[in-house]
Amino acid sequence: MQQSTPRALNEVLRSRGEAAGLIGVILAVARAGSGIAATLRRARLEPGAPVVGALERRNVQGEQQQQLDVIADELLLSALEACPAARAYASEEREQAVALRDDGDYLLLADPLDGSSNIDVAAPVGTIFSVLPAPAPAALLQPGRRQRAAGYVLYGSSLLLVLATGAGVDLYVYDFERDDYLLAESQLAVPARHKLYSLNEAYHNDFEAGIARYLDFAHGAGYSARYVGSMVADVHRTLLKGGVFLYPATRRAPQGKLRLLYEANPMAFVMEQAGGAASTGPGGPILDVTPHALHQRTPVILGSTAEVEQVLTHLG
Ligand code: P6P
Repeated sequence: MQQSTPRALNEVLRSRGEAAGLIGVILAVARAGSGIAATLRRARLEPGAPVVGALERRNVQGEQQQQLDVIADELLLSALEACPAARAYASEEREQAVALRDDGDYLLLADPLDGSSNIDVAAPVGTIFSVLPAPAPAALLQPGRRQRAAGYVLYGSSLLLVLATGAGVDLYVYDFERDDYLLAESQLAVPARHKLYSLNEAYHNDFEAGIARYLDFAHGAGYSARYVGSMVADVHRTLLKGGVFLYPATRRAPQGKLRLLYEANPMAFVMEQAGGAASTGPGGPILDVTPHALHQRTPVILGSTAEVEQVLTHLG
């Protein structure tokens, strides 16, 4: 894993006046990200130790764990163990949070390798992260509006870090030669509208009537559809091109599939910081939900404000 500090990323964050502790946590995530990318690049190449494929065990979600899920989780944890400001670490892959130090100012929550079931087919995957203030030892159950930073690392055709710290959204590209993240774009703004929706239509018969009504509208209004099945890839496209990404409630999953604290909240924070919207649907903005459990799920409707509104008008 990258041992050196990503100097260019550090300099941008310092120039923005970010708190030293917060910078430390973000740099730890960035270091883990380049370590995860290196592991992904080596997948299938390690003689006798293939790192693709599923383990014989399931995570706290009951989902089959991929070997790389566990490796990514361990890389994140070890990066944070070296970070003085990290008080605790919570992950999709762990039932309980890991306490790191009593005097840390921040909590890091993550989906270490989102979309990992796509690795076998070389589709984009990502690390989603959320940074909360640590007013108390395990104050993980805070509304997403309290986040101090959030974003994702996208392992795709290039290695990207998308980061929001409360003053807009920045896009960094990882330079493999320099072992650093270079600022490529600042103040990303999600387009106000774009006739594109992104959801898994295989569940059409399972969606509530309002979603079916929205899809009938979209089909008749000339919308196009894109769905990678990897949240980081689908949200990143929505952030850059506009449109709406949905993972609604279904009869089988009445709270939806995506987890509030380390998938929906960070993505909602980024989307709102980029001028977009992020709603649970009937429950209102994602960032206003007060969590009751670490791994609770929520319906997700996020993207261009006008496109999110279009969905909500059909749910009413
Ligand atoms: P489905 C990947 O497993 C994931 O957690 C997200 O990355 C993605 O948006 C969603 O699940 C895809 O779920 O039910 O469409 O396969």
